[in-house]
Amino acid sequence: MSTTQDQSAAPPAAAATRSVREATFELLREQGMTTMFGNPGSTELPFLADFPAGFRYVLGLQEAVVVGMADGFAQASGRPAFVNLHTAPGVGNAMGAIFNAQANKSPLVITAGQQARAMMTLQANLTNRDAARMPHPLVKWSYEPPRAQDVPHALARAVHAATLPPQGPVFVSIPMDDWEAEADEDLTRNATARSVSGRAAGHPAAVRDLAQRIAEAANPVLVAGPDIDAAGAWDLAVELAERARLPVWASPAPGGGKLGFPEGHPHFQGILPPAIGPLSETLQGHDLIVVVGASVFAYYPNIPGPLLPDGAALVAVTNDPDEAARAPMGDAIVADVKLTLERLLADLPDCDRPSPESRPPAQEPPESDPISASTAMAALAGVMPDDGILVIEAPSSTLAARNQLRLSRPGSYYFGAGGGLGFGLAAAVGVQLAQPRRPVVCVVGEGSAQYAIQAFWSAAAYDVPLTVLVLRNEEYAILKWFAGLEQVQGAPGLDLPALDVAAVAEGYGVRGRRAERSGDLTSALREALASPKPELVEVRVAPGMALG
Ligand SMILES: Cc1ncc(C[n+]2csc(CCOP(=O)(O)OP(=O)(O)O)c2C)c(N)n1
Repeated sequence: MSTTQDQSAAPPAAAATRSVREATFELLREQGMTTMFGNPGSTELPFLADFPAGFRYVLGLQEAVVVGMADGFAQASGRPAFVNLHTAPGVGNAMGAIFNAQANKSPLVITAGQQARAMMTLQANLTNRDAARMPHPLVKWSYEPPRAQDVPHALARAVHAATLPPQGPVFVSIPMDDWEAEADEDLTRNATARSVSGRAAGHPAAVRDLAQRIAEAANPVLVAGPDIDAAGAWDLAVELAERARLPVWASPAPGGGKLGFPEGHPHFQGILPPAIGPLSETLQGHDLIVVVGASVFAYYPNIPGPLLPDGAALVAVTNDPDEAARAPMGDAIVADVKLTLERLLADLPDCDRPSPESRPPAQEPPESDPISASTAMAALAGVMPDDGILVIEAPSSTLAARNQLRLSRPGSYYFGAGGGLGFGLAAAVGVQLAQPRRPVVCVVGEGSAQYAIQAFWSAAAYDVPLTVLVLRNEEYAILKWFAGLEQVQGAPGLDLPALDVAAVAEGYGVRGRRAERSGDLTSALREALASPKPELVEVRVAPGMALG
C-alpha cells in the first residue's frame, strides 16, 4: 500500500455548506431587513442562536406591540419589516395587529416558530396544529414549508409577496429543527439575490381619457388617499390639484393611515365624512370625483344615502385590484399611483377654471376647565416642529388634531386604518426607530394606550426619543358618541375613572409629566420634544367629541 497520497484520486473538496439559519440571515441582509421585531419562546431560540452582528432585535413584551412596532417601522421606512413570533399563542396575541397591518397595507414578513417536525404529528406541546390557516384571512400569503431546505426560498417568496402591490403582511411558520439543517445552496443562492418589481403604470388610453374628463368637467374634485404618500407621489398630487384647479378632500379617516395631500394647502377642503349619505352630500355639486390612492370608500357607520351626488361620475386610481373590484360605483384604473399621476400630468390639457376657495384657518377653541381636546391639539400645533410626525390613536380627537395641526409634509401622519386599538403607541415606537432624525409625537387616548401599553418598555429600552401625549378624558368618548348615533341607552363599560397612564409608563421606565392648563401643556411638550429619551405628557381634557 502506497504511503504517498495520490492527489488525482482524492475526493473533490466538499462545497462549503451553510445551515438554513445562516442562509436565512444572508437573505435578510441581502434584502436590507436587518431590524427584527420579536418576542421569543423556546420554539424560536434555535433561530436566534448566535445572533449575527449587523442585525438588531427589537423586543416587544406582547405580540400586539411587536407587530404594531413593525407596522410603524415598515410604513415609515418604506421597506418590508421582519417579525418573529412565538408559535400559536404568539400569533394569536398578534392577530388584531395583523388585521391593522393589512388595512395599512404594511409589508410585514411575519414568522413564527413551530414544534420540531418529528413532534408535530403527535402534537407535542406548542405544536401549532394548523399554522398556515391561523392568520389566513388577514395576510396575503400564509405558509409552512414542506422541507427545512425550503425555508430560505419560502422567506424570499414572503418578502416579494409582502412588497408587491398592494403591500401587506404575509406569514411563514418554521419548525424549530429546520434552522440547523443544511441549506440547498443552489436554491438559496438563486432565491436570495432576486429583485421583483411590481410597479406598473395604468393603461395609457384609460389615463388619457381621465385627463380629458378632468379638463372637460365643469366642477371636478380630487379625493386624496393614503397611497399617494406611500407611493411617493405627494408633489404630483399637489401639481394635479394646482394645474387642474381642483378642490381637494382627504379620503375618510377610517381608511386612511396616511395623508394624501398637504392639509395647509389653499386647495384643501377637509376630511370626507365616512358614512354613505354624508359623504355624497359633502361632494354635492361636483360632476367628476377623482379618487387617488384610496378605496371607494372606507364607509362607517351605516348612514344610508345615495352613493354619488346627482349627476356625478367617479374615477379611482388604486394600486389594489380588490379595491377596484369591490367599489360599488365609478370606474377604476388599477396601477401605481405615482406612475399614473406622472402620465396623467403629461396628458392633462390646460385648464382655465377658477381656483377653489380656501377653507378658513383653524379656530382657536374656547377656554374651558378642564381644557378641551381641541385646545390640547392647538397647544400641540403651537410646538410641533415643521418636520414633526404625528402618530394618532385618540378616537374622539382625531378630527381636532387634523384640523389644528394641518400637517403638510409627506410621511408626517400615521393612523391605524383598520380601527383596531393598539396600533398607535406601538407604531409610534417603530416610526421613530425608522425616522430617528424626525421628532415623533404620539397622541393617544388613555383608553387606547392600554391595548399596547408595553410599548413604553420598548421605547425606554431602546432609547427611542418619542413624545407621547395622553389625552385623559376618563371615558371612551367616541363610544358615547356612537351610542347617541345608534340610539343606545344605558350601555355599561364606557367610563374610565382613575386610569393613571403616567404612573404605568413610569413602571416601564418612561418619565411622565402631567399638565392641566394650556400653558403647562405647551411647556411640558417643549421639554418632552427636546429630550433625547421617550417622554410622556398626560393632559386632563374635557369629555366628549373634539371636532375642530
Ligand atoms: C381592539 C379594539 N377593541 C375595542 C375597540 C372599540 N373602541 C373603539 S374606540 C374605543 C375607546 C377609545 O378610548 P380612548 O382612547 O380613551 O379615546 P376616546 O374615545 O376617549 O377619544 C374603543 C374601546 C377597538 N376599536 N379596538
